[in-house]
Amino acid sequence: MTDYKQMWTDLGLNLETHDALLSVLGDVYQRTFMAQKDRPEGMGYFDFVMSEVHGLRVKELQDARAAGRKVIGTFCVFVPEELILAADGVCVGLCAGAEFGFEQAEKLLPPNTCSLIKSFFGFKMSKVCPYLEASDMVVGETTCDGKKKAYEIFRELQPNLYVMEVPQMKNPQDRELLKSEYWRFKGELEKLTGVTIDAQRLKKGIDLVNSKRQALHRLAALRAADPAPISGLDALLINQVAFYDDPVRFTASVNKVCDELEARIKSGKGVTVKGTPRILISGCPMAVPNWKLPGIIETSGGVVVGEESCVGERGSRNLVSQSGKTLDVLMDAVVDRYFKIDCAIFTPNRERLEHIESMARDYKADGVIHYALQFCSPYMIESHTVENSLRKKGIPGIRIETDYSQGDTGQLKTRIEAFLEMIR
Ligand code: BJ8
Repeated sequence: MTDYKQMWTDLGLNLETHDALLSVLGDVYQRTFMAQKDRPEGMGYFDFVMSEVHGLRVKELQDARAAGRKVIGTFCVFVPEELILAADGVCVGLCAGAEFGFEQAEKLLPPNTCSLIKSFFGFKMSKVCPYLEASDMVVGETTCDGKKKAYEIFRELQPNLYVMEVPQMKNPQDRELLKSEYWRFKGELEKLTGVTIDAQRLKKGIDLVNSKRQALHRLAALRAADPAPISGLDALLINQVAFYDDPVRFTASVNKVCDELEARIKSGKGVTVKGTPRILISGCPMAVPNWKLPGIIETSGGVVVGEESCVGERGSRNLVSQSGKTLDVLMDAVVDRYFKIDCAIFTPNRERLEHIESMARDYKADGVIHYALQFCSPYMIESHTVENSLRKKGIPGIRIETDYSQGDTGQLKTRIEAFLEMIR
């Protein structure tokens, strides 16, 4: 095993706390992923990535920085990776999926803040996230009120924070706002990297990200098979790794898993038996290492066949049109693609209801579990509308509100088992 202690020290991590985090992460990973049966062989790559999540990948980022490239950390799928790549930057999603350092976070934030926000404060304050420390720019956004206001405080801890404004409605003036914000971001990236983004560079960035999304679309479509050829946990893991792996290597690795899944489907092989209750999860993003809900579902007799989530289909849906020849047209194509994201921060948000229904149909889900993090007003409030819309379509659904703790696991398991029994 390579020793990364010097690299972590140079990044300013607290080695003792960091060791504690890695040890918990390793245990949870073993129990959650390695205990599964009949995993596709191609998942070996993703196991390796996870085993090196704070090692090799961070070293690659540090090597890229030493070679003059800049690392840009992001918290939201509204930040266009295409522009970052066009500026020769490296884009990494900052995960915020663990209950770590919450005591410290609550010194700055109200306790009734969603776990995701507390998590990135906790990671920063306990100095355990090499990705935050390796980022030359961290991009926040004005999405929900929680994040928007939290960034005002976070800036004191992370001086290289840049905040992008995201509209809340889908009218023409809102598109104009997003467009002007993407041009402002382009300028900021150029200043940071010293690279001028032209049409050719942007087209290359679009190609790379489109290929990555196409591989994820292919994976999503294969999950429509019954029996499901891959577990929801493994599919979620692939979607999580999408946020920080090298895009070319990641795309090839996902396509390799997909080749294997196609062969499995042809031979009728699955990770569960045919007829296992099929669940669509819909709601808040599940960042690494938040595997709680799919873990409960899949150890209770169900299989997750899709994620209507930013770490899932909401984050990867739609490609950017590559047909433009000029920078202006290509920038417009980027805006068009991202303006379609149906996050619950938008009002009204009819498209999300339509997407949940079509995903339930396409992936042959028997039921939908709506997942909201406690204190996340956008998704908690929208869950009422989602529930009504599912009822009208005759699709069984339940609403779950939880956090990153394990305290409610037993209670959730009981509810989920009852739901699976009902739809069986
Ligand atoms: S586009 S879902 S990644 S904002 S869970 S912090 S909403 S209170 S994460 Fe998101 Fe972008 Fe939307 Fe997607 Fe706020 Fe809710 Fe917390 Fe959340």
